[in-house]
Amino acid sequence: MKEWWRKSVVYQIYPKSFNDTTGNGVGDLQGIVEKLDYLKDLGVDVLWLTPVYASPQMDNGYDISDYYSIHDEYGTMEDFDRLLKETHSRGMKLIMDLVVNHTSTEHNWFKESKKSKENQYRDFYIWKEPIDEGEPTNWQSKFGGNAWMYDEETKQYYLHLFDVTQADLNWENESLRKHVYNMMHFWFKKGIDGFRLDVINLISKDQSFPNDDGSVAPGDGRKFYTDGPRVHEFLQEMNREVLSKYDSMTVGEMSSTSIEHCIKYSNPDRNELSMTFNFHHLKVDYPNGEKWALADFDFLALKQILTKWQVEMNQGGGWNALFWCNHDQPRVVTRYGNDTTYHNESAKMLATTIHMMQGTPYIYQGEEFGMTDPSFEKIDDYRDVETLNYYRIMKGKGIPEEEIMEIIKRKSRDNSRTPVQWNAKENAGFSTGTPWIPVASNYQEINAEQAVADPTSVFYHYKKLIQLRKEFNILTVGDYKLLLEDDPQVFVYERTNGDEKVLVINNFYGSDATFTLPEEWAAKSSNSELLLSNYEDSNALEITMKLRPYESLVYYVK
Ligand code: TEU
Repeated sequence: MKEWWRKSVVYQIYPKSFNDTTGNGVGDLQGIVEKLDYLKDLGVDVLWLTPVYASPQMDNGYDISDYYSIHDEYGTMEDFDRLLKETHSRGMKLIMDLVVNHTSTEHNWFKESKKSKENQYRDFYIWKEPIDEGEPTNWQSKFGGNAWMYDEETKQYYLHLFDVTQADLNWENESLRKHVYNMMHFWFKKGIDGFRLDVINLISKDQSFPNDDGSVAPGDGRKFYTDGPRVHEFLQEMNREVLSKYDSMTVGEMSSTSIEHCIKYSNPDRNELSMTFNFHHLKVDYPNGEKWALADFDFLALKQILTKWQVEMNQGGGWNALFWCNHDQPRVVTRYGNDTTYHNESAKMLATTIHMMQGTPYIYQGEEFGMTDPSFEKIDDYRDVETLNYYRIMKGKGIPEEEIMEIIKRKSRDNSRTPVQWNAKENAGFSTGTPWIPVASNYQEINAEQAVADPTSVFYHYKKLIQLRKEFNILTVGDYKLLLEDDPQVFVYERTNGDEKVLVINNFYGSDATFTLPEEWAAKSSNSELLLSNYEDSNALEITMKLRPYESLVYYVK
């Protein structure tokens, strides 16, 4: 396969929490430069930076006020240029976050747009007349409350699918689209290697702006802008105008999407994007689709969903981004693994499960040595706008504090946003000042320095997974097949390329598991080679096997 990004492993950096070199408690670009050798040692190919542009930081940079400058707490454009150069000189690539579904209301376009109905930027945003003296539709913001905000001066509402300070851009406007493409050229000309496109499947709204009938949830609204009417047309235009001119990679973040659409977004014949993130496998612990509620994860559903995306994306010529963690999700070792007794075993097992699949794997900062949720108990420890909105709304409904905090502890996006635990020193070596959000209390036991010093650590398991992807082409191209579909404890799948096979076996629970492979494996087991495991003394492949808690095994057969 010619495209380099199909064989790459990507590492996600959330700069605010990565490494602070100035002592102001906030990570910065120079802090990333200092850790490039560590990342090179891990073996990742591409770094993805979440937004580092000028921003009032209401949503940690996903509210951009100027696409052409660097947020001052992170450094300067010179710092950025140095980071890019230093990344490239180590043979790694760098992609930026492209947030063009919305801008901050502090962006000049919005400030202009707000001035009058006649302003030349008015139509860059989505302004609507009140209906019956109220909101134009009943759509809900993803961060709580109605998605429309009234402006006294011009007596119209603007749409904000996220925070009230994140106004949605009007992609129907051709001049807006031109402005976006020019901005992308600016960054490509600096030499960046691509973009992660924030909620890019929400940019095309149903222009009749209907009310939601509430069949999914009251005022849900998603069906009127998710994978909307002109989204593929816009992405093809973006590809024609910008992406096709550079050897770049793009990954679209797709909110509540479908396989059908993701095939369209990522099949190379359609000239849209390289690959897509979807979140269906991270909703198996949402009771009735509700994020803010508690339930154990549904293991059979997890296997089924991951399998469906593996098989159907491959059939349709699409390409998956593979991931468990990002800055919006709780830490996977706490969520689907075990962050105490079997911390190392389960962190490794989860990594193997994802990295041996077809697609491009992503590692979120700290995941490579098993960072956990911080289990903050008090609302004062939380910073995330979504979490704080939820807290306020629940308080308003009279829900008891304890009940609210129990849910926030498990669900808040801040679970993954605590400072990277570099070592056992003060503030985990993240900052000499007061970190903008508290450090998780387990940094003395779980940190990068300790992991790098221990050859049996989670870190070396990730390193090995990355090396295997380089060595074994079957991991990139091989077809995927789920085995033992109904087994409630083990996740077993095979990859096949011609007469080669890789067999991946994972025990997802803290108790022993016994299972028997399909008959066809009887002949193969004798000439199998163990490529990777998470116990030091793992067994050769047999048709009937007994696994220890969270045991994970990868065999190669030819
Ligand atoms: O997130 C998009 C998004 O809809 C979710 O990940 C959302 O944050 C989550 O479902 C809420 O429960 C992207 C960014 O990754 C996120 O950090 C931003 O806040 C959001 O877009 C707005 O730009």
